[in-house]
Amino acid sequence: MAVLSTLRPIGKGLVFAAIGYLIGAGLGIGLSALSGHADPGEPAIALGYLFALPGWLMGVGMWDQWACEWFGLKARASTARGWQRYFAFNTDHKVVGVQYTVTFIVVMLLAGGLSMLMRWELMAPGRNIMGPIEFATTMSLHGIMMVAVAVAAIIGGFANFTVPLLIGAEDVAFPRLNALSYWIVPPVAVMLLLAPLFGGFDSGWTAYPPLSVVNATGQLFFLLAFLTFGFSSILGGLNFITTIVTLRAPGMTWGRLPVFVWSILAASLISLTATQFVAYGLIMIILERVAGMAFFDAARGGAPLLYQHVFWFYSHPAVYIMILPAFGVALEVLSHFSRKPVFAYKWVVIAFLSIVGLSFLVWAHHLYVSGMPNFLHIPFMVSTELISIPTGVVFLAALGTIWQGKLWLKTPMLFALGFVFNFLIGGITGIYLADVPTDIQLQNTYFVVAHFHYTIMGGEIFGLMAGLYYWFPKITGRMYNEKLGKLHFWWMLIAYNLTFIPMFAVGLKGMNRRVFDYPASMADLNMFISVASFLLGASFLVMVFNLVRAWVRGPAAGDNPWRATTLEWQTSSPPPLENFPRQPVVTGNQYNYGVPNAASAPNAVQTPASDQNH
Ligand code: HEM
Ligand SMILES: [Cu+2]
Repeated sequence: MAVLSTLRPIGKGLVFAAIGYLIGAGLGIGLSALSGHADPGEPAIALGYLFALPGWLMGVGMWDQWACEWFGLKARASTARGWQRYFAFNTDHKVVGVQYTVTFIVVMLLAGGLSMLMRWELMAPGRNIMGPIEFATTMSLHGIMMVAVAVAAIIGGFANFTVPLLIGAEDVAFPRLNALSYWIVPPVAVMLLLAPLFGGFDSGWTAYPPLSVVNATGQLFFLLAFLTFGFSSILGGLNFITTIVTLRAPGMTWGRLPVFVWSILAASLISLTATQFVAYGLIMIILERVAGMAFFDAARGGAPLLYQHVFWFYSHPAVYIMILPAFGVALEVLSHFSRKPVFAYKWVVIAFLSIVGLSFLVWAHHLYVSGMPNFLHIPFMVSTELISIPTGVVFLAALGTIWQGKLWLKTPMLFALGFVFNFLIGGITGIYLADVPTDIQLQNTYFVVAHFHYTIMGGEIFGLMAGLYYWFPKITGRMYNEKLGKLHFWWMLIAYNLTFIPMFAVGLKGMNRRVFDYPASMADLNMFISVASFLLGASFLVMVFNLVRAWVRGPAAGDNPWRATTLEWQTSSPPPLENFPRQPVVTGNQYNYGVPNAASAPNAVQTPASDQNH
C-alpha cells in the first residue's frame, strides 16, 4: 500500500499529461487540416506535448500545492514523509537536491552505457553491430544526456542541497519554483528515450539544420526535450541568484561567501541569460518542421549559419555552466582537505566573474570552418585565448591551496586532485582548437572528442565525484567505505586516461568524429580505446555498490566527519527540515584553518544550537 500511495502523484501526473496530450494533439490535427498541411503527425506531437507538459506538472503536485492558489483555492502541502518524499512535489531544497542527484547519476550511467555500445561498434574496423544512422542516434543520445548531466548534476543536486546550508538559510528563495524545476526534468528523459522509437535523431546534440529539419520524427522529440530542459535551467539559475543575493545569514558578507557558492552564482548568471538563445534556435527549428517556416532554409531565403551562431551563443557559455561549479567543488575540497584557506580567494572570485563575461564573446571559435567571414577569425581567436587567463588563475589558486598544506588524501580529495590533473590536459589541448590554423586541421576529428572529454568528463565529472563523496555523509547521514572509494578513484583515473589519451593520437591520424567505421590503419588504437573504455565503465560499478550499500546500512557518519569549517557541517547529518535549529551568525572567515583549534571548533561560525544535536 505504501508503494501505491507513494506513486499516486506520478500516476496522477501521467493521467493529466495524457489528457493534455489529447487536447493538444486534437488542436494540432485541426490546425493542420485548416491550413492544408500535408502531414499532421508532427504538429500533433508538438502541440500535444505543449499541453501534456503542464498537465504532468499539475498532476504531480503543482496544482495542489501552488497553482490552485491562483484561483483563490487553498493550497495543501505534500504529506509524504521519509523516502516517499522523493517521489512527490516537495519544496524542501534538500529533497530536491537528492532528487536531482539520484536522477542525474542514473542518467549518467545510462548515457555511459550508450558510450559502451559505441565503443563496441568501434572496437574493430568493418564491424556492423549497428548501421550509421543507429550509431548517430546512439552518439546523439549519449551526447545530450551527458550534456544534461554536466549542466545540472552539480547545480541541481549539490548546490540545491548545500547552498542554503552554506549561506545559513532555511531554504532557497522560491521553493515551489525549485520543485517545478526538478519535476519538469522527467518528461525530458521520457522524450529522449522515446525518440529512438520514432526513427531516432542523427544530428548530434548540436542539431544543425538542414539535417535537423528534414530527418525522422525522433528529432522533434529531441528538440522538445532540449527546450524543456533549458526552461528548467533558466528557472534554476533565477532561483540561485535570488537565494544567494537575498538569503545570506547575518555576517555572511560577500567576502566570506564560500567559494562553491560563488561558483554557483557565476554559473547561474550564465544559465539565466544564455539559455534563452538556444531556446530561440530550437523553437525556430520546431517551427520549420511543424509549421513550414524557413528561418534556416537557404532555398527560401533563410540563413543556415544563423542557427550555428544562435546555438553556440548559448552552448559555449554552457561549458562554463558545467565547469564553474566543478571548480567550486574542487577548490572547496582542496581547501578543507589541505587544512588551508582557498589561496587568492579574491582573485578566484574575480576570475569566476571574468569567465562569465568573456564566455559570451567567444562562441564563433566553433565556426572557423563554417564559411563565416574570415575577418572574424582573429577576434574570436583572441577572445578565446583571453579566457585562459582567468581559467589559469583558478588553476593556480588550486595549486596554491594545496601548496605546503597538510594533505588528507580521502576519496573526495583524490577526486579533486584528479580534476586538477585532467583539467590541465583538457585546457592545454583546447589552445590548439582555439587557434585558427591548428583548428582547421583538427576540427571534426577525435582530437576534439578527446579534448572535450578531458574538460567535461575529466573535469566536470571528476568534480561531481569529489562532491558526491564529500557531501554523501551530510546528505545521507552515513559513511561510505573509504577503501572502495579509493579503489573507485584509482580505477577510474587510470582507465579514464587510458581511454582518452589515445583518442588524441587517433585524431591526429585523421580519424573523424561521429563516424561508425574507420580505415584499417587505425585498428590497434581503437581496439585499445574500446578495451580501456569498458574498464572505465566497470569502475562505476564500484561506486554504485559502495554508495548504495552505505546509504542502506553504512555506519553513522556524524555531523562533521571531515572536521570542516563551512556552515553545512555545523548542523546535523542529515540536517533538520529548517536546516539549523537557530539562525546561524557568521563571525569570521569560512576557511579559518591555521588558526588554533579551528578544525575542531569552527570559530568562523556561531551556531550554539548545533551542539545540542550531539
Ligand atoms: C565511459 C566514458 C565515456 C566514453 C567511453 C565516451 C565515448 C564517446 C564517444 C565514442 C563519442 C562519439 C564521438 C563521435 O563519434 O564524435 C562521444 C561523444 C560525446 N560525449 Fe562521450 N564518452 C564518455 C563519457 C562522457 C561524459 C562523462 C560526457 C559529459 C559529461 C560525454 C560527453 C559527450 C558529448 C557531448 C559527445 C558529443 C556528442 C555529439 O557530437 O553530438 N561523454 N563520447
Ligand atoms: Cu566553445
